[in-house]
Amino acid sequence: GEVLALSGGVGGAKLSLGLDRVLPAGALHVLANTADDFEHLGLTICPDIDTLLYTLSGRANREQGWGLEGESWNAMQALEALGGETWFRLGDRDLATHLWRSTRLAAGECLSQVTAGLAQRLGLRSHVLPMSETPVRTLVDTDEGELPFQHYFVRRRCEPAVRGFRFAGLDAAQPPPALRELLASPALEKIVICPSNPFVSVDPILQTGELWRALRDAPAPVVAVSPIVAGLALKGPAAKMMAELQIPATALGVAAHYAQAYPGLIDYFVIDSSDATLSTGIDQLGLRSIVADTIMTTTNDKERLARYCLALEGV
Ligand code: FO1
Ligand code: CA
Ligand code: CA
Repeated sequence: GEVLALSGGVGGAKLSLGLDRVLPAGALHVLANTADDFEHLGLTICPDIDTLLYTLSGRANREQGWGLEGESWNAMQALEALGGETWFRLGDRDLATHLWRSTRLAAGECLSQVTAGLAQRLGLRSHVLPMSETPVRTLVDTDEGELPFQHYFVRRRCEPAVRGFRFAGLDAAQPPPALRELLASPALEKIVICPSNPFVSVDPILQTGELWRALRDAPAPVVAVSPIVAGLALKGPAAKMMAELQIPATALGVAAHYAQAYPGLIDYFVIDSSDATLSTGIDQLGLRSIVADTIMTTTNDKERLARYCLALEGV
């Protein structure tokens, strides 16, 4: 059977790697958030697609959480000497990805073709799909005004307080043809919402083309894994954002957000053993809570959580 995973960057890529390793080659389709993408220095940058490509091909820079391992920074240093913009750091080798992608897009290829081309050249055994062929861009409403996502995230280091989000381009969004085919396939066995940021990674994916309705109505069960463990985001600003949005920064807060925004979508909500006391509250939202060890440090942790998610049967 086939498996569809919805993923943002780091946290989602970890579970995607586990799924990639325990499934037969070609069975995993990872639908990547593209609302963090932006045009910068004349290039199209797709951070979550690239984190997935680099993670699934074993090239990711683990300490940094983005980009390639063994990176050098000569181009950025030369750009800095010229007085160019260097707040968003593009490594020398990473630049090759952006040059390759931007050239192909300029020549008229669509983002899913370009992404498949990169995946093939990096030797991936899974499919990586952009959530949309056309630009969808997160705009962050903050106490300093509305900021494009990377300006909020990297340039302003998530310091402005968040009041809400807007996804520009949703109405014109074009899901990739391969996604439509997968959703129509009787072989689709499981849908996994990875432990990515609910507000800036998962929400844009679920809202593109109202995907959540198609996922809710698909025969395959939908399993979501909490990105918040013991009140902390394992990576990134999710917990800080939730506090600023007046949502409890807990796995229950995440479950309540999904249950309210996407009624009937999620069949199983996987929380960490350290959050076991939240089970009752999650069950009361109409989700089935599942307690597991969700902290993914080693490859073994990733594979174990992947197997656990895949073992949850239809309801
Ligand atoms: N994140 C940073 O915090 N600083 C950077 O300079 C930076 C550069 C960068 C370059 C390419 C890329 O694909 C990602 C990059 N990121 C950087 C990470 C990225 O923008 C964010 O982690 C995600 O968009 C949020 O998940
Ligand atoms: Ca991201
Ligand atoms: Ca369903």
